[in-house]
Amino acid sequence: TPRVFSGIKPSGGLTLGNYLGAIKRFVDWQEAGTHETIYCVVDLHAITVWQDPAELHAATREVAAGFIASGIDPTKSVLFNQSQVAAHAQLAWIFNCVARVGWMNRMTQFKDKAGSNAEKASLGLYAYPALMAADILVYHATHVPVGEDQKQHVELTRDIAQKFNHDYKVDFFPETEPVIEGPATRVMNLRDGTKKMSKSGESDMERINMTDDADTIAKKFKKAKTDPEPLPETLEGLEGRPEAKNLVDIYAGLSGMTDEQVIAEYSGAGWGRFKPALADLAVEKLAPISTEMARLMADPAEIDRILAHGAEQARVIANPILKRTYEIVGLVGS
Ligand code: AQP
Repeated sequence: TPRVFSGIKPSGGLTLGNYLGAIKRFVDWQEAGTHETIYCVVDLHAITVWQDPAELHAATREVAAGFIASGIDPTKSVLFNQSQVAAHAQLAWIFNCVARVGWMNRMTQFKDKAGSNAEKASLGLYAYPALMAADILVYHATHVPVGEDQKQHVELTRDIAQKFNHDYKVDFFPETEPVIEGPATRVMNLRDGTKKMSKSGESDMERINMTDDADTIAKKFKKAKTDPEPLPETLEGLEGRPEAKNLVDIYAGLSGMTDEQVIAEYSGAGWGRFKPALADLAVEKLAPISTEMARLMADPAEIDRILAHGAEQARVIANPILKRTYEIVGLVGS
């Protein structure tokens, strides 16, 4: 069976960006039933920047609860946290030896996250894309639904697979494809339409958290930055208006409409009309999910059981692929 793999870092609470750019699509792949779907809480990626151990623990369960509450069904998809399946880190080491320093130097996310002081960044943050390649390829996954910001890393995964196959003269790792489709593949910061919405952004007002209550969601959209112009009559009218485009995009992502349809419905509307409509829609979609998340998080032992069971299923797929990789590389073992 062809496989889909994707993951989310437990580096904080889930945002609307994670939901629209990733989780919602994960559910679509699961329901399509065309591929085996494997979804992972990538805790080893989270620790590439400092994480308080107790917060990491809580965030791992929160991300798992967010997956399940959004519709990831552990009987239909394999759901687990990365560190429980050692093959990810083991294959990542091999890929560290395949990937080139020059490739890593081109990764824009490292530059963004390391900021002006790259010397002080962890070695793990630098090598992050090799671990991500291992996450995907240890299942021979071919399709990786991600937000726009992860495109470069999935392309690097393909480079690593190709170089491995070429160096060892095998046709072992498949070509992977980032799947970035539909609206809201890059949800922007509510206070600055040129930056993406992030879990770890400085101010809570920049983002909608999946656990925000109705009043908070309404307040954040009300205070979201916009320009003084009303909504345009055509899609072209959004050009050069990043904040306006972002809110239209979020509406489209939540409603299942296209940007064009949203513009058609709200053509010429002022923000005083559009923002409350957007807040109502967001509450309608997110409230049932956050209620279910709270219910799930009240029983952490059950979440841990689900993750442990998923990890068992994941190992069954990953271990033989890792074993074969070791043989190809020439590592002695039984
Ligand atoms: N703003 C976004 N719009 C659309 N998709 C997004 N994703 C993240 N932010 C947006 C997608 O969510 C998936 C999981 O991302 P991640 O947690 O592995 O890492 P990230 O992209 O670095 O997410 P954050 O929220 O920005 O976390 P921090 O602040 O900790 O770095 C990916 O598919 C990503 O594309």
